[in-house]
Amino acid sequence: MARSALLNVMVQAALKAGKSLSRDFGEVQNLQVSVKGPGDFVSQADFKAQKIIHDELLKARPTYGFLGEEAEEIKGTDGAHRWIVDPLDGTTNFLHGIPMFSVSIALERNSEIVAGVIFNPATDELYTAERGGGAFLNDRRLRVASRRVLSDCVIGCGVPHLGRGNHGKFLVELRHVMGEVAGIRRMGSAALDLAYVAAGRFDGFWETALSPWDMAAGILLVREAGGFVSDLDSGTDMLSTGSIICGNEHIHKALVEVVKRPVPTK
Ligand code: 2AM
Ligand code: CA
Repeated sequence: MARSALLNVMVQAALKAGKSLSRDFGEVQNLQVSVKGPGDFVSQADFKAQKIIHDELLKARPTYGFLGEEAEEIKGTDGAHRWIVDPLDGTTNFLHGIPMFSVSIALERNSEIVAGVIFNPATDELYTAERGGGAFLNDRRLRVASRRVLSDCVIGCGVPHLGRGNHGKFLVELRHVMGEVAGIRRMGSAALDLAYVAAGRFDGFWETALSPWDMAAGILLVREAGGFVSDLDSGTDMLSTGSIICGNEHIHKALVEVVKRPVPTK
């Protein structure tokens, strides 16, 4: 598998940040038993990872813009390119010592995502994609699952929680989806959920109220693995609407229909 120079830069940044997160994750597991918990420590781990990624990417391409979860957006002098970065997706998992978190790095060119990397340091799984070049898990080429009926499918989702999202609306969506599928999973890292769809582990996924950095790299991974991705209105404004739904061609269509099914009247 030949990677472009740009993708290599992204991979190196993700691996380096992942190493830092891995070290800190070990400490977080120790801190679980302290009364104060690992909250501040995790914020520091997150900032540290973003700085590592920022420095690596900007060293290689100083003119590109940078949108990351942990700092104000930097507008680059090169108006065409922008990095979109989540240094730690799955923060709640990380905070609780659950090894399901990731680094997500995407490159946008003229508002189109052209490269994406998602790395789970706890499992050493590195997902990469370049537009037109396919999606990979480490060195293995990825393809979305080929199941055609929802009743065979495992579907990932995000669940709103205290202070976030529309709880009532989600419960209606869940009620409809749970009645049609073989299983529902909630992992807590949207970036990894999308990587799992690309890898054919999940047959589909939907979530709302996300930020661009949660999804940017994952969108390209799913597309390059042959999947369909849209927002919940079947447009392609995932990054601005914060909603996303995906799967193979058949499952995407079927899942949109079920998730959007109107609220029952009784
Ligand atoms: P995080 O772990 O970086 O916060 C879980 O449902 C997904 O939602 C994760 O990808 C998580 O990213 C994201 N998420 C959690 N809180 C969020 C918020 N306030 N806005 C946008 N995305 C959020
Ligand atoms: Ca995130």
